[in-house]
Amino acid sequence: MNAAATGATPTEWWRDAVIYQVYPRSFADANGDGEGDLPGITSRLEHLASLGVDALWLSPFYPSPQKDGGYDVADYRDVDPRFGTLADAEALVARAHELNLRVIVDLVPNHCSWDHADFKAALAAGPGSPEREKFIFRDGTGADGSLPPNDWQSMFHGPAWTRVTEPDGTQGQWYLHLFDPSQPDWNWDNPAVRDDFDATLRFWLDRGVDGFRVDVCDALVKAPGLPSWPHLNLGVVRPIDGKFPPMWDQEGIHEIFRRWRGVLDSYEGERILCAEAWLMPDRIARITRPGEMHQAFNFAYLETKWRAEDLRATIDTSLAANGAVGAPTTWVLSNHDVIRHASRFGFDADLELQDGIGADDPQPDRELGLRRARAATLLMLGLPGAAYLYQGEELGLPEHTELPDEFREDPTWERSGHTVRGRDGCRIPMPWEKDARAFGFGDTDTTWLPQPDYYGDYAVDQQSGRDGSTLELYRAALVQRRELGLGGGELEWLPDLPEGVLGFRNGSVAVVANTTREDVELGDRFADATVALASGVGSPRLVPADTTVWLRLAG
Ligand code: TEU
Repeated sequence: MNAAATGATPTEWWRDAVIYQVYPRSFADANGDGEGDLPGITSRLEHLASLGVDALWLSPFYPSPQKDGGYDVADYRDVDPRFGTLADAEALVARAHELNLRVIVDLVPNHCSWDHADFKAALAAGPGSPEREKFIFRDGTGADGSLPPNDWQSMFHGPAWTRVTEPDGTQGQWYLHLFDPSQPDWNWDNPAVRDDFDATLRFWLDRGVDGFRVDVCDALVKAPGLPSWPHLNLGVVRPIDGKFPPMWDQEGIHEIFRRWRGVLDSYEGERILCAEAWLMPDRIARITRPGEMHQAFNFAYLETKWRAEDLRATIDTSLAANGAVGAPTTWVLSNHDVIRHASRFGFDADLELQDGIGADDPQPDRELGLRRARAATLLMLGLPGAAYLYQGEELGLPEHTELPDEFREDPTWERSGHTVRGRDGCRIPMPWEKDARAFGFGDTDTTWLPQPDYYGDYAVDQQSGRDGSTLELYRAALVQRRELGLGGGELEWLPDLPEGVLGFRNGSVAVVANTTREDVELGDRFADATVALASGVGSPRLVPADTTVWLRLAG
């Protein structure tokens, strides 16, 4: 029963929540094998409580050959031994709830792993079998079927189809994988697939989780006939030549979301669905309609440059689109798929967010990147709605931009023929204590991805309690955001600000962000205000370059 059905007053906690993403492999390693694990996360939950977030979202920890960082799931209803046991997952949820932290887990419904029992059964059963009907198998084209069924591209480069060897040893059919060949796409037209995912939802809801972040949820339904689409569209999906890609955002996805919402609402408490879909706000707002998902990541915001006019435009379209369907807008700057914002903003050049940076590429200006990252975060946390943080950003942690290539695991690196580096640089194990082994990540000298030496300076113990540190800035921002009701507030743009300066009123606070390289004078329009918080050394009269201030307005 949901809160309304049980008579409990719904809090709608998710509308203004701050949700912290944990990447289990890189958060904390309790058993010293160089990879993070669930007991490690549980042992570090106080960090999240003292940071002041409302919830954590865990990237996948399910059994997986880790061909795509666990987004290749071999069993949706268990824990990979490398991360612990089901009992460890239950202990994590219990401890989080004691600390008043909600727990969201990852649902990966578009594809599984080629190690999933159903896919193995499909390979063994052969063409035309009901087992193959759970996936998207087709005969090849060309005289001998040796060409793929259509021209779709994998998001990790190369064709989106792989040919199988049939049980009788001959070269046979092809299966669709929008991502790696190790990630066969499910056939969501098959009722058996739908039923099985209901069981997965119930499995985790029964274990007390507070919701799901739903991976590439806009890809579940493909256009009938799988029409030609030769383009590879990374980032927010936009029409090309007036046509919309046939693998994203088809009308059929919505009935699946309504079905899941029904399952969640049949449980006590307020369990939520968050859509991971790289779509423009007007399309996102169809997923956040009443009866579908509670909220969705705002990747249009994540893609927006540190430029006042661009930020303002994205904020306006996001609030308008979600507002029209009564959904909260969310904000996000970093996650496990993109170059960390403390490094991204250290470039003036445009970057492909998921392409990564290598040692021989131009390197970011780390100081500038951090300065802007702090300003961007303070702007984001001043906005009404919910916000998502990615582990390490509270330390101002930069991307590892010089990771030696031999360590790379992102399938993009191999599949692009070593031309696109991919996402490993934002997935480096967390630094907790400067002087401990692996900077306190675990009792080991070898972490699964090596940490750069300078990560020690960003460690939690170097920043905790230190005035002006990025960690203390995040803590203060989260306390004040809650006290001042900013997440539940309303935005009103402030007129007549200098070029490159973004300013809005949210309740009793004015948030002013200077996105330029020059200090700006505000005159005495805020003369009666006091500085509540600043990402640098701001005052009611002057906002330095690349700085955001929160001004408490008088009266
Ligand atoms: O990411 C999806 C993703 O980031 C993009 O590929 C997106 O679909 C594309 O830009 C749309 O234009 C999720 C996970 O976060 C990622 O780690 C996984 O690798 C991926 O899905 C496959 O599961």
